Amino acid sequence: MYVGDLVNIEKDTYSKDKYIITSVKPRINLLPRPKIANIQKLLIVMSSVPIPDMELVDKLIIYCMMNGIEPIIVVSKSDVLDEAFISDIMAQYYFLTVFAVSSKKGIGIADICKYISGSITAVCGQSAAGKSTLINAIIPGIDLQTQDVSKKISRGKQTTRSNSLYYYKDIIIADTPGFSRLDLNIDCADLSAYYPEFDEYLGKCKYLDCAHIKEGADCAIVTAVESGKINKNRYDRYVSLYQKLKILGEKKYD
Ligand SMILES: Nc1nc2c(ncn2[C@@H]2O[C@H](COP(=O)(O)OP(=O)(O)OP(=O)(O)O)[C@@H](O)[C@H]2O)c(=O)[nH]1
Ligand SMILES: [Mg+2]
Ligand SMILES: [Zn+2]
Repeated sequence: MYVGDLVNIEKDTYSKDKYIITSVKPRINLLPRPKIANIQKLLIVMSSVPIPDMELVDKLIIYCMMNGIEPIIVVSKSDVLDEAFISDIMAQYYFLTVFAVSSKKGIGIADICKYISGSITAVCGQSAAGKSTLINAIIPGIDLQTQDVSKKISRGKQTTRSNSLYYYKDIIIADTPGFSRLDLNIDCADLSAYYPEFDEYLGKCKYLDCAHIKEGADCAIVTAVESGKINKNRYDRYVSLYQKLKILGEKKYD
């Protein structure tokens, strides 16, 4: 059983005020990390500190797409960011909803609340990205534990240790522990389908089995990158991820 599971309960015959879980209802989805069931929206929280792991963000988006979850990018700590950082993230993820917020200053929080109201949401991302601080800004008086980045690095641990769901008005939101490792379990040949910005070019390459990883006019995706229509950083990470998945796939048959 996981946080987010819907269950059937029965009254405990031995103890008056207690209920017993008799079964877990079928899940709509189950994210591998954070291990959480039945969410509809995932807030992928990132900032300039800690240095963002953009491959992790890309993988989380892929997992959301595989599970029918809407990924939302939250650029946190906007009070200490320069405009260029925020606009770069917005350009890379133009196909998603991107919020730039400061939980400390209360900037952008009302917009997030409105957006996630009525759905089941979880936050996720690297440790110290500002997930718990964000929930503290969303839910008045909740006071989840948060911790300075420098202390975290010296301790090397996350502050939040478990997945927990919180309720406030029409908002249901889960806090989760930070992580930096996420294994992606897909065939490299399927990867390009998870890049929405590739969609309009797929099927237009010279060769039907094009992996979109080699330079040249034969590939519609590479051409779109060269002309600035596809973000180069996103594309470079696609190539890197493709190559890692290819090696993993080859190992499977060793
Ligand atoms: N300046 C500024 N600092 C922030 C903001 N939001 C969070 N922080 C700081 O970032 C640090 C980490 O915040 P947390 O909320 O504990 O991070 P977390 O993502 O929950 O971390 P884990 O629980 O370890 O996964 C703390 O020192 C926060 O005060 C913000 O909007 N502005
Ligand atoms: Mg936390
Ligand atoms: Zn191609």
